[in-house]
Amino acid sequence: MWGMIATWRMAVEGVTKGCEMLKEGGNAGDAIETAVREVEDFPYYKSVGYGGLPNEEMEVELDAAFMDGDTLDVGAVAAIKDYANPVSIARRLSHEKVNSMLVAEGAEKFAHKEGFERKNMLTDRAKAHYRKRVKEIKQQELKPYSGHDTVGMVCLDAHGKMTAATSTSGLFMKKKGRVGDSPIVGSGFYADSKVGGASATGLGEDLMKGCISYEIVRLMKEGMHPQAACELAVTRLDQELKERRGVAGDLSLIAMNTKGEWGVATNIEGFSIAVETEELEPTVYLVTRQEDGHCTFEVASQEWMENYMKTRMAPIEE
Ligand code: SD4
Repeated sequence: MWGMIATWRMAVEGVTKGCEMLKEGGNAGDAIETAVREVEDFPYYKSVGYGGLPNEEMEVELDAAFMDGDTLDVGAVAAIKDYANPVSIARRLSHEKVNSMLVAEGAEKFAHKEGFERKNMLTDRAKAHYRKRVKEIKQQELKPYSGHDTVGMVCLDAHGKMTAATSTSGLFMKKKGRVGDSPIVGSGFYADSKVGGASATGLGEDLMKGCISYEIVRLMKEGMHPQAACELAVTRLDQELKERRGVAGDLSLIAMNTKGEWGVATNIEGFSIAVETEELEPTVYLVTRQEDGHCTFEVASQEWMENYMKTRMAPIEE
């Protein structure tokens, strides 16, 4: 069995491309890197890679990670600027015994030395989003952080290897140097080829409080199906946060186990995922959370898919 699952609709083209490799017996490391790069390279996805939204100072600082579920090797970069594919730098770092997580200038130096492609990641479109948001925040007290999607993926290849990877520009209007859950092992992602993998999107500051990706893998290790594990972990963390702090940020999770079974859970409206397995063609699902914490999902309609692209590519009215 092989398969790949990812956060948000924007991942489906990448998942499709990665799964082409899995079909041919390709390995989960190459497939997930290819899949994430596809999302990073698409300029209209405004929260990952090229075209990603900038921080408060109008700089695009990116976070990304890679984990090999066979060896438990982890590599990550945080707050890296001016490099085209942070996930590839993270994967390269995962081969290092020490210094496998680098931030900002250190990460850039490493990427330069290793010959990774330099690129100005701030597009005119992202600048327009920035200016518009600055205006909206002033006028309507809008939350600066709303409207942000991170790509997180879990992959299983036909040889039984599992990987996880993430890539994001973090929260829009974040402070310079702010790092979220996405490059943090156990919070934004985790993969263990003996059990399965999980990945997160949402408010990093809250996702990290539950080390939630590790928690899901732990629950799967105890015998839970990925769906039950995701629902339990999200419900518990959501409740804990509300009990202790009055509010819980956005928490959305995906997972897959060694059999290619998968699961998803969220505490928000409007979460979507992309999945493909040996038995399932590339599919986008819209996820709905029930009052009791259970999550159901339905295949996104053609109309929803078309509308998604239209709104992503529409001109920005400033
Ligand atoms: C972060 N978790 O940097 C990321 C943001 C995100 O959908 O997932 N947005 O906190």
